[in-house]
Amino acid sequence: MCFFVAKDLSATIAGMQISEELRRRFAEAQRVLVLTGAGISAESGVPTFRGGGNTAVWKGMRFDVISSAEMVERDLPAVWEWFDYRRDFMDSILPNPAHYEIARWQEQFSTLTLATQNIDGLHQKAGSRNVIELHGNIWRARCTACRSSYDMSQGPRPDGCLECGDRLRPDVVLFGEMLPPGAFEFAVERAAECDLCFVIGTSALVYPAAGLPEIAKRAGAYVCEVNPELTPLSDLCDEVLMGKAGEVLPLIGR
Ligand code: BV8
Ligand code: ZN
Repeated sequence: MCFFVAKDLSATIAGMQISEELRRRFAEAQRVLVLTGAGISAESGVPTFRGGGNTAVWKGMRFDVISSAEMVERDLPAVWEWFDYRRDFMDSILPNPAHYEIARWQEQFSTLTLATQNIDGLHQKAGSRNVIELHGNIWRARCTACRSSYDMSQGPRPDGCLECGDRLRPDVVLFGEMLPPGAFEFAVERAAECDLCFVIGTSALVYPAAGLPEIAKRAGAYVCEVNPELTPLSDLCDEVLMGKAGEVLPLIGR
């Protein structure tokens, strides 16, 4: 594994060395898997959950407490308050160069699979298609009973389900809940057959998403991490580019 540490970004980003190995594999790759986390949206102004050592807290509750299946049972209005606050915040947020670079990459490879843990929809806003939303999307609500889905990007959600009248909840995956049917399985398939895997802006602490690069590595893929900090995955990676995604990604394909 080789490190390219960007000590003072402005100076060395220009000099950040993308290894010849990564350049060659990027030029020759057929099947690429990209896994992203909150860090890729940081330069767009979206707060991360853990970067910098502390954990996001809402009204005194750790985020993985308020964002849990148990909280939906106990206090759904509180869960809505948390996600309504974040959705309102997201309204004015735009993608950054990292999102646009990945959207550009999808034209370059025969297969580019983009799996994100982010619920912010910024990859799609940047033009990425067929994004695997492992943890759902903050712009959708769904019925707690019949799973009817409601798009909130065009306007407020109805008070209750228009099909069965039951309560609506955020269409995101909460802690203790299974990922969307088929989404993770499809990502596992692509991880097991990719020849190049990028892990961008994730602390790699939440499973099963953090298991995808491990599957890619076991399948022989070249795994490259982009993150200003080391993570539990860094040791497994063939290359670690220690910098901000919005500054590093545009360097890779050039
Ligand atoms: C489940 C939606 C089956 C809601 C989210 C195995 C071991 C241990 C625990 C478990 C396990 N398997 C399951 C669990 C339990 C749990 C889990 O993983 N717990 C963790 C905390 C240990 N997993 C689950 O519950 C999952 N479901 O397993 O179902 C099941 C069912 C029943 C019973 C048992 C099992 C569901 C998990 C999904 C939860 N929902 N999000 C919401 O958004 O509120 S998770 C949420 O948190 C995000 O989606 C993301 O996944 C995670 C945050 O991580 P990151 O995105 O990586 O963000 P973070 O802030 O941590 O890090 C940012 C990184 O970016 C940092 O490294 C930073 O350095 C870097 N960075 C900063 N700036 C930049 C940058 N990088 C690049 N450029 C920059 N500019
Ligand atoms: Zn319903």
